Amino acid sequence: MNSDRTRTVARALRMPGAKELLRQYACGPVQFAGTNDALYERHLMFDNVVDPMAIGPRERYEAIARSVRDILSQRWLRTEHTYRRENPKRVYYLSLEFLIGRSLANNVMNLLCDPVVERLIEDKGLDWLGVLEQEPDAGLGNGGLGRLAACFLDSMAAMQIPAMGYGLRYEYGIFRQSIRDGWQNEQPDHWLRRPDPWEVARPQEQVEVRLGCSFEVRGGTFGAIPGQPSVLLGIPYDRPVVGFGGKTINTLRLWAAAAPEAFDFHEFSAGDFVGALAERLSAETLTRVLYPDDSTNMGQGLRFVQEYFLVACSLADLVRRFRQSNSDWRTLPDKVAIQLNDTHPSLAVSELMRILLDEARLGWDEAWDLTRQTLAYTNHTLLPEALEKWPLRWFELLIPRHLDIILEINRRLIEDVRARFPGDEGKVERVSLVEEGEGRKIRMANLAIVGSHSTNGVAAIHSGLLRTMTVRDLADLFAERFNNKTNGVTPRRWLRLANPALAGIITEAIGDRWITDLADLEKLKPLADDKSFREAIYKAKHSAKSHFAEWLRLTSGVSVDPALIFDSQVKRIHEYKRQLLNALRVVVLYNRLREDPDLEMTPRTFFFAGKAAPAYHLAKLIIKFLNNLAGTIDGDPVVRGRLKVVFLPEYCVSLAERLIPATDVSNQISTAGFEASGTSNMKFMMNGALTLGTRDGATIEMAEAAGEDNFFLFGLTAEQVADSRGWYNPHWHYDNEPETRAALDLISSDHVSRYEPGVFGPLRDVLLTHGDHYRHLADLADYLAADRRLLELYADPDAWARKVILNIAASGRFSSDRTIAEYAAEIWDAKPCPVQ
Ligand code: 26V
Repeated sequence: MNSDRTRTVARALRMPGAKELLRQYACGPVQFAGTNDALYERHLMFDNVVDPMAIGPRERYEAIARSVRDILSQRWLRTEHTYRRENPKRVYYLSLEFLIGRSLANNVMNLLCDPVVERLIEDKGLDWLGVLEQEPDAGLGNGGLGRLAACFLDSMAAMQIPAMGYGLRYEYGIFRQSIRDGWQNEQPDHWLRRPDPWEVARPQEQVEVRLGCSFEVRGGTFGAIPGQPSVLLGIPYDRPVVGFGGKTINTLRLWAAAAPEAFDFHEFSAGDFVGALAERLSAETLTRVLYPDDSTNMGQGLRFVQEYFLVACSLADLVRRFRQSNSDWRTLPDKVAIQLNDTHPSLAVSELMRILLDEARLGWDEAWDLTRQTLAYTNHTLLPEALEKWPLRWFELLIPRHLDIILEINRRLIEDVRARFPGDEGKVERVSLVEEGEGRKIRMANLAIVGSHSTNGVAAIHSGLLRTMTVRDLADLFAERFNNKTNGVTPRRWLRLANPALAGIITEAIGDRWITDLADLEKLKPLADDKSFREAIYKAKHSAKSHFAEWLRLTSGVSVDPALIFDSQVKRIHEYKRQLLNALRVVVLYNRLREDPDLEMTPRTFFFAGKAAPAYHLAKLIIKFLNNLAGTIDGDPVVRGRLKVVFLPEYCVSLAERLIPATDVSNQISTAGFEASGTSNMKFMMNGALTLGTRDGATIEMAEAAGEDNFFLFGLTAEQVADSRGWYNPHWHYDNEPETRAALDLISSDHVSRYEPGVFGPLRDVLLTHGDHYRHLADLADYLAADRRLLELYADPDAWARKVILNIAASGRFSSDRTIAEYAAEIWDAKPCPVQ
């Protein structure tokens, strides 16, 4: 291990405020007692009491993970002791999702104890990769929003910010995807089937959550039982969040729901002992499963109670901690910052008000000030169908006190609006927390904006659209609350760990400071002109591609040639992300080859991966189309070896860690104005892929940083998309662009669906008959033109490597350390609290 690395934990970033913040921590190497054989042997033998002959890779994984946990546990305790002693302002990140992935290799890296582990592997002759494979991904999230939360925890720990994540301990994470006959199938992800060495249950710190009624879940449907107030228990399970360098170890606290011991058997079951115990299951169903829809608010009651449960447990816990060290409620915003990851935990507004009014016995105005100063909200999507609105009736039944509070907040808000904009009842209607009509609803985004001091979007364009379009009236009222925090990703997991070959040559070239100060990558810029560095970059990419190809062959039998371009699009399947546009590109290329088998065309492999929400039929049909297209192309001797499509099932953090380093071309092709930010775009960039993309989300800022010459941008701008609403007609493209027409005709000709005639009719309908809401056809020709430019560049390996280096060098801004430095300086006013 490079000794330099142990000395580096972030220096000042090039941000005002952030610079100051980062200067405040000095971090030297941490000395850990080495993992000795004895530790490992003891866990191996005693944790599961297994015969040495019966020990398999899973037992080895558990023993090593437990040994690593032993190593970090003192430091973990020390971190909390330091916080308790210093009583700094703490940051609480509330999120219904944390998409963590695996922890073992990540923790070993962050603890800087790879040499110790390497020695152990050597001494014991362990198959390290085999051991790592034993750990299931902690898939407690749907996609970008959940992964962002995990990157933020990593950055906060690396930067020694006294922070804690709060989430739910789902027994089942995001479903596991398999593909049968081209269709997505969902299987339950029972990731906790085996004991998880990373979690520590803390039953002594359980909290009670009171509901205005009881509920039951029967046949998957949620039923409220009015008039029977009930109590749930929240049991915390803590997971260590190891900061790079191992000095700070923060906590991710996940809540599991349980029924209280003093369950009222009589009332519930009239003396039926077995029946009453069975009833307890209802309470425990609450945290059983993560909701797998990330783009439509399906409005399920169970989800509403999950959200309240997270909020109630977390606020009770953090208020208890606050009260242990502070006697004056008025210092709450000096000691606590709560960040709401989307509106999912936005009941925190009314819950904190309830605590301050009913428990602290403060007056309304004071409670309201403290609540607002403590809370901040991040918006992650503009899609209207994803905006959360909950029936007012559910508040009445489950949390009636919240309804009182929300209606009072609304009464005051409306009074204020009427005073400032007399006669503008339209504005009153739009800002109101209540959506009127039959079945009144509470608008959670409005509640979050009104009840907090900061509302941010996650990329410049997104924050702008949020302010000027989606919630314009609220932004007019509270202009000073609105701000942008462009997303970032942790370079530890996404570069250092995922791409050791590239990380190695970067460190060789510029030292290892980049690991904690990614802006340092700009030092690579002059090396774009250095032939030997270009060769090293090429080699690192080739090595990642070969590893990926080997893994793919071993795990699925699919062979891909690492000498060909790897062109990837990996993300949740959604119409706005336009996997269909990518598919149309492939179909056009395929048609060209069919038409002229002698055509010269750079051979390529197209990778797709991503999950579709189980009820999103069109997204599932897109997956089916991609698989059928892959099969048709494989079966066609004219194109075999020249084009290949691979749909990789079960996209997850671990698969991203393998594929992203191996990718040459990153497709970020959402309809402009729809992708809030994107974060895989950043991971691809720092791993040396070139981007084929639209001017959307953070891709715009990435192109700005690298220079548009080094990007392959195409398509309508967000403004053009919005302007085209009145007149856009996809038929024009069908009628006037022969390649577009041929591609659509191929879809409806059953060329790829010989045995399922008509199955792809809905795809053609969505692109033509139903008006092509996401403008696929409008952007197809320009996409192909950008693609052609990209292939021309690829023909010149030196020129390609140059651009790759310039992209990596410009990716420093997209570290989540930079993002967190901005949140800390501009929203939380939080400072590092170094652990000695
Ligand atoms: C909505 C819902 C609706 C109710 C059921 C469960 C559920 C779960 C998630 C969501 C919102 C998803 C929003 C989201 O993931 N946004 C993504 O956030 C990323 C991080 O900021 C960003 O990079 C992506 O562009 C954005 O799509």
